[in-house]
Amino acid sequence: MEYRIQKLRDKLKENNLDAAIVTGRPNTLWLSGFTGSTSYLLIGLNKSYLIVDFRYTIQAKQQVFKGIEVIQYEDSFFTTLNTLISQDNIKNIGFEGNIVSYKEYLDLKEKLTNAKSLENIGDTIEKLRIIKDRDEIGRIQEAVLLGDKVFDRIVNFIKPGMKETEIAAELEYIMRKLGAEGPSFQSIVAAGARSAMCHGTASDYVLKKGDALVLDFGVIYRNYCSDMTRTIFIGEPEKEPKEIYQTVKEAQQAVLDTIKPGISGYEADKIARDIIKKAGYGDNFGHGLGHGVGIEIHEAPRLSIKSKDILTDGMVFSVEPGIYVEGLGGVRIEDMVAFVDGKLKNFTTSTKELIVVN
Ligand SMILES: [Mn+2]
Repeated sequence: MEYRIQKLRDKLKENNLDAAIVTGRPNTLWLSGFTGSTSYLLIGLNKSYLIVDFRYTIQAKQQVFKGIEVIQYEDSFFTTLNTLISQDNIKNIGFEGNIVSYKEYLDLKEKLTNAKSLENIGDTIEKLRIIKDRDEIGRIQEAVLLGDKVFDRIVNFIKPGMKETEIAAELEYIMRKLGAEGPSFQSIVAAGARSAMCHGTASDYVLKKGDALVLDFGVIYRNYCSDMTRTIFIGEPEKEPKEIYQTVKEAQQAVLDTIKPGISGYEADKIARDIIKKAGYGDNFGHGLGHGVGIEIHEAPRLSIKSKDILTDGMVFSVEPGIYVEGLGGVRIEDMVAFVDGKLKNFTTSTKELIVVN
């Protein structure tokens, strides 16, 4: 994993920096392998250190990648940081401007007395994380596979008369039982008219015949997220929901059949959007087509009408068109895909045939 640190070092050199202080959790995990909740990761041009408090010393020693020295702080994080800064002759230090709070920034400014300057490196590390390596792609694929197994089981559990919350509880229980570390976000279980709310988390609504049910969930497995959505029906759906389902399915398939590395997030979104517009639901697809997934559930790149991102080899992202009609309900279908060796690989294997549970 040392190449990740090397990539950051190249960026530091480009910006005349001697080191970066990393405190953002996903960035820390990506660069060091450490999953704890508190640490200061100091990446210098030659040496790197993970500074932790007593609670995390054993864990950090087990987790960190080769080449990073674990140090338990003495009086405070800043005392130890200042010692290392002097010792390694670090003058200009970068910090994660997109993550560090104003208070934390003031702290850094005031307490890193041995540094000459503090510079904002913005989302430099997040941008490095856009391209996944083989290890990451392997982990993500396993997480997605686990999600598929969860879907399979939950479909067999769902019956009319159940509450959304009951389904969400079972969903998250199954995840854990199958080995997930937990859900990658609060599961979306939204039925009937509630399914028109794109992010309708489970309520005490009781499922009844004719309802659409949007299930949008993911797992965290070996530190990586999965994300999937399927819309199923409770009893045979009416004509319009059925047509909406076919349109969403067709729009998603068109994207999956067409996109190749080099396409922009805007163009990919437009493929699905044009089909949905043509079917008369242009105003009912109010979110972007997809987003990157990795250590975080939502990361770069973005696939949307506003996106300027170019989708390239090594990127992992969701493809999730939807149609939402107030009062009637919504349909969304979401797969997780990647560009690998110049081709699109779809990791999600759950069926997209219309599922009706009775
Ligand atoms: Mn998603």
